[in-house]
Amino acid sequence: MSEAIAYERVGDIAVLKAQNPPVNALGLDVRKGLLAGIERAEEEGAKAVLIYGEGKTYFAGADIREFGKPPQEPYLPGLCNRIEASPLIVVSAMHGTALGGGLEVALSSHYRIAVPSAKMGLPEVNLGILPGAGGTQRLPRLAGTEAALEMITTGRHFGAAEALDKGIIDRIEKGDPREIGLAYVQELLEKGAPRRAVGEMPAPEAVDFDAVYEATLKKGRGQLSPATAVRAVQAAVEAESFETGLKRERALFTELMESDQRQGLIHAFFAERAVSKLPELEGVAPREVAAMGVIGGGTMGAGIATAALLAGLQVVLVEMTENAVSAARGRIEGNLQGALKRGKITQAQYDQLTGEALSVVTDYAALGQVELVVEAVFEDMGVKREVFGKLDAHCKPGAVLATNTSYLDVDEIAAATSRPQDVIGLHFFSPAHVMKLLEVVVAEKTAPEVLATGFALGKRLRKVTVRSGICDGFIGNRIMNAYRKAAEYVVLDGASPYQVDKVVTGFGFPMGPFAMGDLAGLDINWAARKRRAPTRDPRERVPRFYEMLCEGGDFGQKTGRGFYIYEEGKRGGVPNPEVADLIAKDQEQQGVAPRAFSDAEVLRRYMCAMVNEAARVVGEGIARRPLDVDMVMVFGYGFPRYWGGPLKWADLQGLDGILADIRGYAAEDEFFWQPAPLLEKLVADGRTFDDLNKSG
Ligand code: TC6
Repeated sequence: MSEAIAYERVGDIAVLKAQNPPVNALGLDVRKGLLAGIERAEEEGAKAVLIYGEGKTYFAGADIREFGKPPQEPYLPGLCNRIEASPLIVVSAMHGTALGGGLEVALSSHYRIAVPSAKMGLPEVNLGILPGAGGTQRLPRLAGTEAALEMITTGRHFGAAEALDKGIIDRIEKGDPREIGLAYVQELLEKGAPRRAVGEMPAPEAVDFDAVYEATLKKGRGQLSPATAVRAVQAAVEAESFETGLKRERALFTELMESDQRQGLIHAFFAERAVSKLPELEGVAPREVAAMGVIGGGTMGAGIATAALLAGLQVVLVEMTENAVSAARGRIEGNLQGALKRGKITQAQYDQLTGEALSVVTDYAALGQVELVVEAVFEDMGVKREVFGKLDAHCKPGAVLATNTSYLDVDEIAAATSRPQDVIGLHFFSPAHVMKLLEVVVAEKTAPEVLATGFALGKRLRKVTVRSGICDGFIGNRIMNAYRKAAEYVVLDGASPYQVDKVVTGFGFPMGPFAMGDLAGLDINWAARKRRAPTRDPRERVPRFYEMLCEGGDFGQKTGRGFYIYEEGKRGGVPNPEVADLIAKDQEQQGVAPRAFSDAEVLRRYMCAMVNEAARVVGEGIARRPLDVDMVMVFGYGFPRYWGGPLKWADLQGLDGILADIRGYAAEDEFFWQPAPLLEKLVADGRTFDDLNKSG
């Protein structure tokens, strides 16, 4: 027997216990053990088999680390079919998470029981594949086509109660999976329950698969796996037999397994978990945080306060005037109303969070008991330093003092206090209670346990937390500035902002840079430009149409006009016809002869600028590894997850081609298109960004 599956006989029942921590993934040893266990049970003349998992879960899926490597027998689909074909009664008892291949093993069992807290799902599409061990054929036979399509294309987890309701499991029972499983098998044997194979059930009902396919493709913004899974479910309905349906599922699965998107999504899966594993945090205990202060109750401050409240923290928010206090409270209540409406919190929780858990005041003295405070005031060094001076005076010793600055030097802010070791950057993204990214910015004197506290807070707020060093814009905004500049240059040289936005959304971003500027407020970027102007290198090309738009009072969505015109009550905007005139004027003043750009060239320049700056950010040690950049761009800037992030994308495209294009663009603008030394080095050494990830 394999060590990953323990075999035991309890009377007529053969018990197969998975013991492959941490999540009982269905790696080779587990598959071998299951197969051997079924065969042995049959040979020994057992009447039934119980499958369950030791530790915190039933099987949480196939072993993702095996993907991309040569597959080894027994394969999961064959194993599932073998389990289903057994003449013995096979029962799965589920607890924890029965996901992907795990749920497929359960669906191949003849009966399914689960504890009330068990979660199930077929999340394969989120890894760029589809349920390839019969899940697309068996789930619709149990739950119906419509429900199965929704579950498989979203990959969402669902609870035991929903599974019971949809006919996916047979029973819910409180207790230990082994105990409830054994009792259930005993009962089935006593009443002479028949073997019941899902694959032998009638094919499920048809739906308009073409319509579902199109809608799924559109929703996925270019992601292939959910739409491909629709075709696999279609085979469950239309194939002439269950076996033919399985073959079709297999073919579609293989197609996806070989895709770049599968590589990108699996990279994202592991990178998302790797970002918070820092060697410098090993053995460092974070400081306890039960109460948190927030300075400033604008959109950002209110969002941070909301996230903290939802994570169970006590919050004290400080604003400047009574009017601002009530506005801040209103924003937080509005955010929590949203959570209430979506069923994330109950009315009683809402009352508690907006009542005793939250105080909004004007007096810094109220911060005396908080263990951590995040400043989210106006982005101005003088203002920030003044706030930090006050925090230094009012916060207790050992309190972590964090700034939410997006660009400013955290060292300079820390120097306004007598305790720079307690100062750190916690850069949230707006809306802070929704966006999953948190950049933790380490200043020169930040103490290790303060960094650990930043990461612990990120975890508590359920953020993807990434370490960043200090530079203008940290990881994300610095890279964004580079690709936004590339976008402005192609526009100055002849492309239209609308072509750029279309190309960028076509790539899979939710928005292009010009629509994004309108959303964020063009004035914000304008202020940053003015701030940088005195130190700008004279060799830098400076498009002026952006500022011209701002000079005319058009700041984007907030004024109803920017690159687009926004009409009340309408979603999205229409191109602002005056923008073309401003660009033409800019071109004339700068002596630029506009030319046409193909969509492919627009995209290539945009992506090359992003990759080049990202390589610089890694090369300079601002980000520790390429994967840290990838996660910042995926979770903070809408980079399509299915490409894994800009540096995974770059690896997939080939770094030599990217470097060659950058060198080509340098012929027209040597200053902007200087290749990043790290990119040059990787190409010279024949290595990839992922090689750097692997070497730590
Ligand atoms: C599939 O089944 C396809 C079938 C078709 C075949 C034909 N494999 O997330 P955590 C590791 S596709 C390998 O921190 P949690 C994870 O990397 C699969 N490793 O814990 C981490 O390792 P580290 C379908 C895995 O309690 C450790 O386990 N299944 C796998 O917050 C702990 O993970 C899924 O997509 C795996 N399948 O959440 C489920 N899963 O400590 C993917 C986890 O070295 N997994 N690890 O960093 C999850 O969603 C979550 O891990 C969880 C547990 C909900 C199971």
